[in-house]
Amino acid sequence: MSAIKQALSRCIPSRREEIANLIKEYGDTVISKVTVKQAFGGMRGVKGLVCDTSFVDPHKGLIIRGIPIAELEDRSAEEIFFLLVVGELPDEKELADLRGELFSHSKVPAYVWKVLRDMPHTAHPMDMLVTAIAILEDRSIFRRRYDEGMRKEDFWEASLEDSLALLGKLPALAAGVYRIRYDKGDVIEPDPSLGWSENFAHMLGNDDPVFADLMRLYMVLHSDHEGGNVSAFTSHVVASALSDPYYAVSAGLSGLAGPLHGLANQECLKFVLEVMARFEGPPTSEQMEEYTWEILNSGRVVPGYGHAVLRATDPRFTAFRGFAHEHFADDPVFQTVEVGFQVIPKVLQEHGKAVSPWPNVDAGSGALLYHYGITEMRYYTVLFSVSRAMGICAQLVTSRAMMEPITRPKSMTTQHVLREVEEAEGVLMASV
Ligand code: NMX
Ligand code: MLT
Repeated sequence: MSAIKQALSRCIPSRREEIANLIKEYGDTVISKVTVKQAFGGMRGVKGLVCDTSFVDPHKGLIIRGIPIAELEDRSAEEIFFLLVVGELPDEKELADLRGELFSHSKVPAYVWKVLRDMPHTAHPMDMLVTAIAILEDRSIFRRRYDEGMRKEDFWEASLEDSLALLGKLPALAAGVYRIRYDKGDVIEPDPSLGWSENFAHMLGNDDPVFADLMRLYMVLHSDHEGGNVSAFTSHVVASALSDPYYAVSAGLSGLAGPLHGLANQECLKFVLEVMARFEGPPTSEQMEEYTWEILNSGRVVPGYGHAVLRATDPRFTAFRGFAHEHFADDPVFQTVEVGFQVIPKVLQEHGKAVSPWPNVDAGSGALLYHYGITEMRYYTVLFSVSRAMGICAQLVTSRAMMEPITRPKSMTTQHVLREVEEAEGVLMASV
């Protein structure tokens, strides 16, 4: 049995008991209410979902299993995955075991490469990644064991096995998408002496140790962002129907591919390069202000700014900014991001629509990738995906371990909402 499986199996009985007691004793205690605005407004702020892997504090940002992300910046991706799943950082032996386990799954079957090569040259890299994950579903251990009559108590084990098999392949798959889509030559084999994220950097075709460190940081920072973000929530809903991790991850990453979510990193670099093209280099503050207003006045959003939960600068943005300052503070693309950071929050505040005017994780990440030669911005969300798959899988495994039921909230028609308002407010509402 793998070390991560052993560690999780030790925690499960007490956690199951704790939750069962909580529901038994306090199952009817109210923890959230829902307003009309929330029902029509993307359920913003409604607390109707439990996620123990991480929590996003509006002012402090991402906290993984009680540890603020700023304190985890030097960790490896494997340590973060172990922490997300088990709730504690691994010891050296557990870490080595997880690393070996992931590497043992790194081989991508030939049919997957064939499908990716046959996709049209116009296919978006996210389309390629999601397709590759979906066609790996045939290998699901969860589905096979379910068909054989697996007990509910054991669902988590098969889910973890699928998760490890999928995560083990993801760096090779994602690097392959890059090399195939952008004609970079043959796919590169993983190196057994390297860790998960270092191998990813290697298979992308860049053996610069600073780039490998950036990839490590990138994987750590994007790994999880509690349960309500589009990708995690989508995967949660899909997996709650007992669809296996391949289905759940490909569904969640399809959500990450939207410009209001993970695709914002692609849109951000596009924005930065457009500003630079217009002003022939990094803009002055006045020029950046002018350009930002143009975007806003044309009815578009400024990518990389604003957030559904955060109400301060995203600590993940701060971490990327620190990395760039340390390694290439004079880079013109990064300088443009810096001018944006000084100017855009003020413009958004003046504009008065965005609840949070501060940068999120996507505002600066593209500038770092661009510096190391990954200039193909349509690829950026694939990098986000490799990392986010860790959080999605960790949330899925813990949900199965806690034997959570199918997710199925109640919806209402607008007529029902009108009737509820009439009852609550004692007024007669006009019919729509
Ligand atoms: N630029 C312009 N308008 C904005 C921005 C922005 N960056 N952020 C929010 N608004 C608008 C928003 O469109 C909405 O307008 P309307 O009333 O016309 O519909 C209004 O401000 C209120 O929205 P909020 O309540 O502040 O934001 P919400 O929680 O609905 O959405 C985001 C959060 C992240 C979707 C939104 O801030 C946004 O579209 N940001 C730009 C895209 C982006 O950076 N997404 C990446 C998020 C991080 N990630 O990786 O997933
Ligand atoms: C994320 O990392 O998922 C984004 O910041 C979006 C979110 O949390 O809603």
